[in-house]
Amino acid sequence: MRRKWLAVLFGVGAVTVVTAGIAAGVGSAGQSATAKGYKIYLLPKNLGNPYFNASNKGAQKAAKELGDTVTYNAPTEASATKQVTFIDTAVRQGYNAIIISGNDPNAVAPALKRAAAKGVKVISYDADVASDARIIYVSLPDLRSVGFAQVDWLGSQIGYKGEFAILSAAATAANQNAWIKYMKVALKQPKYKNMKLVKIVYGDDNDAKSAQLAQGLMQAYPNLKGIIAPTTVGIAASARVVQQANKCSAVRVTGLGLPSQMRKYVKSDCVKKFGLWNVEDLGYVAVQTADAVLAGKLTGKAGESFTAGKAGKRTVGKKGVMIGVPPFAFTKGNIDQFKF
Ligand code: RAM
Repeated sequence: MRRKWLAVLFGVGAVTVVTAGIAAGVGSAGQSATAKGYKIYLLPKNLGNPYFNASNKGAQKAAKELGDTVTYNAPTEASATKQVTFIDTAVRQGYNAIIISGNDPNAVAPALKRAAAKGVKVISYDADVASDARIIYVSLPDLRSVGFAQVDWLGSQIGYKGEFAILSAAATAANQNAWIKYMKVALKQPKYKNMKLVKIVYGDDNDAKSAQLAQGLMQAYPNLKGIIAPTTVGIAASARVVQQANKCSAVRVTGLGLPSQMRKYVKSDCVKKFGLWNVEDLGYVAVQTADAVLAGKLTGKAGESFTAGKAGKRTVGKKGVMIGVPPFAFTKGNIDQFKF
C-alpha cells in the first residue's frame, strides 16, 4: 500500500483512480436507517480555513449516512489555548465525541483528558495531540513521505540548487513539525546537498500574516529560489505574494495546498507542482471512526479494523495511528480533476 501511495505522491500515475474521492461520491444512497444519533464535535485548528471547511463537508456526509450530528466549530485564530475553551464547551453541552486537529499536541491534552474522564470519546485528525489524550489519530499520509516529497518537488524545479525557506503554520503544530523534521532528514541526502534551508517562519495559518512573512523572506534573502509551505494557508499566501511581485520563476512555491485555492496559480504557470490529500475524505473517515468508537467497534488497539463507510477498510496502527487518506501530487495536467 505504502509503495502505491508513494507512486501517487511522487508521480501522477495512479491519480485518476481516486479522482472524485470517497466523500464526494457519498450521496443520499449512503444514508443508513440506523440513526444512532451520536453528537460529535468537530474542532479544527481554526475557522475560516478552506482546508478545514472541506474536511467538514466530508464529515457532514458521514454524519448524514450514520444518523449522527456533527457540529463544526473552532476559534478563528489557530491557537491551542483558545481550543481549550471549545473542548470544555463541547463537554458541557453533552457531546459524545470530540474530533480535534490540535494546534499544540500538549497544550490541549489536559482539557481532552478532562473530557475523556466525563465519558467523551476523543479522536484526533489532521494534526495529532498527545497520544494519551486521544483514542485514535486519523492520520494524514505517512509523514516521512510527505516531508521528503516536498523537498523533491522544490528541488526538481530549481535544479536541486539554491537557498529556500519554509513557511509553516503554528510553531507548535505536530503535523507541520513532523514534515519539517523529515524535510531536514531528506536534505542530508547527497541529491539535495546544494539546497540550503535558510529560514523557517510561522504564519499561524493566518493569511495576512503568512503573506507578510513571504514578502519578508523575499526581501531578506534576495537569492531565495523557493518557498516550501507545508500548510494550505501558507502556500496560497506565498503564491499570491510571489505572483504579485512577478517572481514566479525566480522563487518557486510548493508545499501542501488545496487544488481549489491553487488552481489559478497552476494555470498561470506560477506554481508547477504541490501536493495534498482528499481532505473531504479525511473528515469523512474521522467521523466514521468516531462513530465506530462510540458504538464500541474500535478501542484504539493496534490491529483493529473497521469499515469506514464508503472509504472502505481502515486499520488502527501502532500508538492508535490510523492512516485516513492517501496523498496526491497536483500539476497542470491533473488539477482540474480535483474539486476540494
Ligand atoms: C493547513 C493546516 C492543516 C494542514 C494543511 C496542510 O490547512 O495547517 O493542519 O494539514 O494546512
